[in-house]
Amino acid sequence: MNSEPHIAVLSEFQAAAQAHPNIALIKYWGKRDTALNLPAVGSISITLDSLWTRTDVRFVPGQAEDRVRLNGRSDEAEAKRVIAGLDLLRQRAGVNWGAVVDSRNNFPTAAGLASSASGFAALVYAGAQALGLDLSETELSILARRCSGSAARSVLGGYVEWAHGQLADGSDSVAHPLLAADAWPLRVAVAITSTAAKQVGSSEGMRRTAQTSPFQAAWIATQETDLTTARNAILAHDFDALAQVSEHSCLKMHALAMAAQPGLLYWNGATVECMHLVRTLRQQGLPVFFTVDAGPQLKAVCAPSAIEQVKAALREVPGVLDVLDAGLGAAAHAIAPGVLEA
Ligand code: 2P0
Repeated sequence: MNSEPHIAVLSEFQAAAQAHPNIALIKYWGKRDTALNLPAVGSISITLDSLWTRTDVRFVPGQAEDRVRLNGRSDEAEAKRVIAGLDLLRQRAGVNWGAVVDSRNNFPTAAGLASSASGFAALVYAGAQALGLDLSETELSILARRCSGSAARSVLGGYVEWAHGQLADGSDSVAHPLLAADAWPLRVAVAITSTAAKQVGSSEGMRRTAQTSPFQAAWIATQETDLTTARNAILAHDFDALAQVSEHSCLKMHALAMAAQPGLLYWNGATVECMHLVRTLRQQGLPVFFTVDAGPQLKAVCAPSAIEQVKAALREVPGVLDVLDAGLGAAAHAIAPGVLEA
């Protein structure tokens, strides 16, 4: 076990943050600029509350290298992405100090539960604070986006829209709030159908899709209509309208990705069974709809009154390993540095 993060005295250049995963209702899939991580389409998400990433960042003047621990382990590929994020922060602050990063999730990593979204939102928030950078939400959202697209949305809480933007430098491709979490407090049941890391990561999946899927142009051409429909539904608290457009966006994204070569198939059998179940429950009058990201977990979004029934029904589906439960959550925020050392 590496004892490095167990320091007795908190450093001057240390801070910690908590951020939550978000779930896109209108999906991001595809990039118009891979270097700046600019999206081919805008997207709309909800930030969750009970799932979190907590990240402690300590910059050490005079230290050359970065030391990164994710969920108590060192992983070279993941560390590379974290170091790229630290480089953006160092560039911004005009320092070349190495950092010690300790980050934990309370949910399965890299299985389509948006761990990169909460992970990079927490990293950027904590890292900026540790370096004394006084950044606005917009600036944090840009830095988070450059680490992982969907992280731009996890900087904010509640209902969030991440704009496609028009500018080549990406300064207008930022996340902004649509509606506060408590203004329409929907709930989310997450059916875990596998805890294995996905075989094809999102960045590679998006690249392959853009290059080979015959539906790419239609995907981009129809996104604006879905964004408008979802935005209006959220502002009007219109559950049925949000259900229709969200399931449509989810299925359309997966159809697009399935049509890539080789085809991307993120679902397993239990994912599909859960989709049928959610539709049956809705036909029976329960306010619930599904969405699925680049992994096999099914997220059932529902009215608070329906959550216990939805969870109980999902638990009965063969292949469902566990059902997590979340409300809508807060923006990335500071927590006491050093809490992860306990
Ligand atoms: C989303 N997903 O809107 C979509 C739907 C997965 C399916 O954003 O390459 O990890 O780091 O920008 O943000 C997952 O992709 O990809 C994602 P990168 P990211 O939530």
